[in-house]
Amino acid sequence: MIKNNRLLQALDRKPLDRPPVWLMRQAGRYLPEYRKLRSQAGNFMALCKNPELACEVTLQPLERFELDAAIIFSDILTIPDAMGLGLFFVENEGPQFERPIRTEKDVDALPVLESGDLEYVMHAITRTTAALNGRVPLIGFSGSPWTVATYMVEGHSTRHFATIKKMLYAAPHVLHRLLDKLTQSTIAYLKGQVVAGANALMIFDTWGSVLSHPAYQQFSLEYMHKIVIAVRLAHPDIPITLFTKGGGLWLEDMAATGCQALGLDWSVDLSQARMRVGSTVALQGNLDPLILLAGPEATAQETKRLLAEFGHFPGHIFNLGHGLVPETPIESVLALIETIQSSGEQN
Ligand code: 1CP
Repeated sequence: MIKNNRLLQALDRKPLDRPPVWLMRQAGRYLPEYRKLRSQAGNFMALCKNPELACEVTLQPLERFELDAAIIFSDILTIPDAMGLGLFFVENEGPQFERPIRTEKDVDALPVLESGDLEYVMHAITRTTAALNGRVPLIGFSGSPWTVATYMVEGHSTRHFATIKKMLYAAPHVLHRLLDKLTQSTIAYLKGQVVAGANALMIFDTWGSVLSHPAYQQFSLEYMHKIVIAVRLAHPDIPITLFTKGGGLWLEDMAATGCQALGLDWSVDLSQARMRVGSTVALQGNLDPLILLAGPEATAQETKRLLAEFGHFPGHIFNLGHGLVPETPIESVLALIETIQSSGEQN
C-alpha cells in the first residue's frame, strides 16, 4: 500500500490539489552525500552494482526534500554492460565501451537478455521498495533501444552520431536487428523491474531527436511502442512514461503508443502540449534544469510560471526538462519543491 500515491494518481489523470514532483537525476553529483558514497564505492558502476548502496543513494534525495517519488539509482547502460560490451566511465567524459558494435557479426554475437542477467538491479529495487515501505512510489526505468544503441555503436557519448547514422542509412537491417535484440532485452528487464517492486516505469529516449521524421518513427518510436505493448500485456496496471528529449513535434505519435504519460523537455509549451494530447496521457516536465543555477528566487518564479502555464487540470507531474546538473545549488532544489508544495495549500 502506497501512502503518498500522488504520482500514481496524476499518471491516472485524477484531479489533485497540486501536481506531484520528482526530479530527473534527483540522486547524483550535486549532493555531497552522493559524492561521498560514490568515492567509497570506487566508481559509478560499482555503486549501481551494489544493491545496498544503490538503495541508499536512491533514498538520499528523499531525506532532504519532500519528493513524491523515488527513481531507482541505476543507468540506461546496464543492458549493454550485461551484454558484455565492457562499459567503463571516464571522469568528466561519460560512458565508454571497450567493444563497440560495428558489424552484422557483432550484432549476431550479442545475447538477448533475461531479467536474471541484471539481478543486481532487481535486488536494488526489492531492497528499496522494502526501505520505502510505501512512503512514495518507486520508478523503474530503461533507455529506449535507439538511445542505448547510440552508445553501443559509437562506443561513447557523441555529438554527431556519424557512426550509427551511417549504419542506419547504409545497413538498416543491421541496425534493426540490434534494436530488436535491445527491445527483447528491455521488455524482459522492465518486466523484471515490475516483479521486483517498481510502481511505474519510464523509458528515456535522450537521442531520439537527432533522427529525421521518418527515421524517428521507424528506429525509435516503433521499438518503444513494442515495449509498451509487451510490458502492459504482462502488467496491465503499470504506468509507462515515454520521454523523447527534443521530441515536441511527435507528441501525438508518442501518445498513440498506449503509454500513460509523456516527458517533456523545456522547448515545449505546456498548455499547447496539454491541448494536443492532454486527455489521453499525463504530461511530465518541463523546467529547464539550468535555471536552478540562477538561484532559488529565479527557480521559484519559473516554477510558478510553469504551474500557471499547465493550469489546474489533471495529469500534470512536475519535473525538469532534463536531468539536474552537478553544479546545481541545493537551495534552488529546495525552492522548487517548496513552490510546488505551497501551490497545493493555495488551491
Ligand atoms: O557519478 C557520476 O559521475 C555518474 C553520473 C551518472 C548518474 C548520476 C550517470 C552516468 N548515470 C547516473 C544515474 C542515472 N542515469 C539515472 C538515475 C536515476 C535519476 O536520479 O534520475 C538515470 C535515470 C540515468 C539515465 C541515463 N543515463 C540517460 C537517460 C537520461 C538522460 O540523462 O538523458 C542517459 C543518456 C545515460 C547515460 C549516462 N550515464 C551517465 C552519464 C554521465 C550519461 C550521459 C552521457 C551523455 O551525455 O552522453
